[in-house]
Amino acid sequence: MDAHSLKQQVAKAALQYVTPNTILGVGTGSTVDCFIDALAEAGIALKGAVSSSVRSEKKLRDIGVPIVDMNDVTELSVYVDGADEIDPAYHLVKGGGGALTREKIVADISRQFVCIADASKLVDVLGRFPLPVEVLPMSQQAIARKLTALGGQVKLREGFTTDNGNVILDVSGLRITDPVALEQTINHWPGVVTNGLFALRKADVVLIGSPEGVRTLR
Ligand code: ABF
Repeated sequence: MDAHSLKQQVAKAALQYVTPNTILGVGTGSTVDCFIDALAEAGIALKGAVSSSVRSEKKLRDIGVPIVDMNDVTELSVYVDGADEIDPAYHLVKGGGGALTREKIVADISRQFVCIADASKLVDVLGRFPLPVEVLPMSQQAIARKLTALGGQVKLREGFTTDNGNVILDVSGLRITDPVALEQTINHWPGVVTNGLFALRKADVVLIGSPEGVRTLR
């Protein structure tokens, strides 16, 4: 099975976690794009969706799903999203698609976070994928110095502005053996909006697509 077929397979498997006529939290990325397509193909009627990006919002509108402002809900029952890396405790690195801030916000109000990915995202230790950190433009160099001091190699994501008008630093070379501690450390630096570690709020269910079928990790 090619990569796209694996994404379609795991996206379809996530439909079982969707209750019709509810408001669903929807993430961002190519696997989530397949999930949105699967929602349409299955004809599942949603009351609405809280989207984690302009990209997903457009796709959801295109299939006729009403977009709900997060300020109009208190919590969501389910949030479906992809990831760039998944460790054995379901701590994640996310943000390769640049939507990490809104993804973390929507995941935070969701009772169940269902992560959809293929087996290539599974790692023993997080950090092989460069950790995205969304920062206010004025703090770019200050945060880059702090990340370098942690042992990372920092690159500005060229030509990219987040949906929130900020920039992203991608940090390579980190071996993240304590994702919770590192997420908290980076969170506390003035100028950091969000870092791509989803450890304080990790996935509750991980669906992994593979040629042998979808594995459910929980
Ligand atoms: C999104 O899912 C991002 O946080 C992450 O980068 C992406 C994974 O992208 P893809 O599904 O395209 O591999 O939530």
